[in-house]
Amino acid sequence: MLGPVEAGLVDAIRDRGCVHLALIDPEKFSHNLRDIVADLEDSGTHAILIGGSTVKSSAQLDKAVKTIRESCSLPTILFPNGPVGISRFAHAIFFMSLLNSSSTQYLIGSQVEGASMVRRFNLEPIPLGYVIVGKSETAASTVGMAKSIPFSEVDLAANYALAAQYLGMRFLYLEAGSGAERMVDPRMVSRVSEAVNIPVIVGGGIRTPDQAEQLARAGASAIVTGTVLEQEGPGRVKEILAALKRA
Ligand code: 1GP
Repeated sequence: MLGPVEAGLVDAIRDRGCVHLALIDPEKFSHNLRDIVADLEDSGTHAILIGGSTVKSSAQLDKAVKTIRESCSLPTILFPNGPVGISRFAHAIFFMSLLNSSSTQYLIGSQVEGASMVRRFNLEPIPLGYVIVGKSETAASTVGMAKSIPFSEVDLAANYALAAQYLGMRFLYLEAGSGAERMVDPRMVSRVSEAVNIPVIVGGGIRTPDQAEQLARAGASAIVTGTVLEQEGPGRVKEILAALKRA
């Protein structure tokens, strides 16, 4: 049986087609966090992802998760870079493997190290296949030692997605990297979402309502934005949510 956060996410995708997930990197957001997440909740964001490729301090992470929980009633889902990205205060965790990493650490090592913490903290694990595409200079790609998939290699991305599904992962995340110049190509999203029957989450480099609409029309079940929230605030996210509704 699915846990409550995953069930809520699946229901929202079924009802709305494509949902918005806001990414809060605790290293980048310190002040205004309360107002930001309250605004996101008002705007219709489905859940808050918390994490980042370079999170180093569990104390800073715990503080951010607690602040978010106190300021809104949205589900909080950890988006960890390793065991340091696990907080006892969140509702759930994307229990993920970076499928195109060349390092066993990101494929299975960190997961083995973190699994008992997930159980001890009673976090809801949501199994997810994570695939990095596009330019290899982003933090996610560098830190994760990814053999990045070029934007044009849509069939290769679809094969990764299918492998994730066959391995029992219940979500597939196509990641262009935080702050990427280009988002994932909608043609790749379209090919991948046709190939699998698990929801496809897309993130990295999404800044405008038009981009969000293109991805939703291509078949994305969720889009993730982080940088645009840091740089332009929840107002822009509201426009992105309106675009998702249109799509
Ligand atoms: C990063 O996909 C997320 O993991 C969000 O990327 O910061 O570019 O929105 P942005």
